Amino acid sequence: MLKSKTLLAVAAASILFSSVVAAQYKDEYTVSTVLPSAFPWGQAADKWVELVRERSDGRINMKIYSNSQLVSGDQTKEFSAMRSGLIDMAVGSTINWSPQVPQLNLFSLPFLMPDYDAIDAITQGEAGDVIFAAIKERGVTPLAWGENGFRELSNSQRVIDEPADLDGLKIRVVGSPLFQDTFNALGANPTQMSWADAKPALTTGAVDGQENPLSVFDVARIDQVGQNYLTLWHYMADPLVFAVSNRIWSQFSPEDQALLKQAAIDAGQWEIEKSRAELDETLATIKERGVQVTELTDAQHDAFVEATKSVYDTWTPKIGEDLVKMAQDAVANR
Ligand code: X2X
Repeated sequence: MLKSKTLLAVAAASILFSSVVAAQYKDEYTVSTVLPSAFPWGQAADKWVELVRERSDGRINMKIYSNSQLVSGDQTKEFSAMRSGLIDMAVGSTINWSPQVPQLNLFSLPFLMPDYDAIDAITQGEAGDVIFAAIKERGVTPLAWGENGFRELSNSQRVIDEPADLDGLKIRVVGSPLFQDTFNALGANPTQMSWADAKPALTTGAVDGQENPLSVFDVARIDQVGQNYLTLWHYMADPLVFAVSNRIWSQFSPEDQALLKQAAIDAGQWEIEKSRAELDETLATIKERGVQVTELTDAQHDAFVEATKSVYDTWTPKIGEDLVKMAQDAVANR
């Protein structure tokens, strides 16, 4: 008698438990991005959502909120919002999360990564693991890498092919103070503002220039707001990170965690390949629109490298000596 009562209780408890577990899944998860579907960044998020929906037979649904709308346009608050529970998931740029995760400033060190192999050597190697561990420790579970791209410099005033050309130019920069240091080192006058504020500031001439990947320059039609000069200096690239807040992550079953992660890896790989493959065509389009595109000679390139060396002195201790060394070695041995 006692035994069967216990069994009943166990059965009741397990039914209760499984319904509690099932109830923990939300009908829909919020996914934050800065750029919407017209850009590779938004497409990366679209792909992730689509793959997860397909592979879970519609059990896991995610809805994308682009233009940083969940944080009122302030992309530097996206990471904190994931931590506080305001945002469930995101596909975010390393730049925008670097105020909360100092290691992410690694990618913004000027001229650390000369080419795509260098980016991959970092993200796919030991340094990438260290960075993912740092993100996880701060409350967010990173799943996979994507790519915003190499950021090129545009302005409305003149051809820029040496640091002196930047003298006094007002340049809109993104969320990490590292960018202030880089552009100050070049003699420019950097102004930090969100993406939401950038285009209006370019339109009114409140700033003379900006830096963003070619895909962003193209799709956002930055040429139409007077940005007639574009310098291909490849000074840095910002990877994207697919991520889920730790709190939400822990509510998924191990099988669904694996599903979410693999879908993010596949979406990221798809987006990285696609955006790299589209680049030549994007550049041709930009040239056709009459933008004057400047490519640097090796000597001109070296002058920019030299002029921004001080940024390493200030930022290597903040990022971590070991991590910077690890990344530099990965790049050297790529
Ligand atoms: O604000 C930018 O420049 C953008 C869209 O590239 C990022 O969010 C890093």
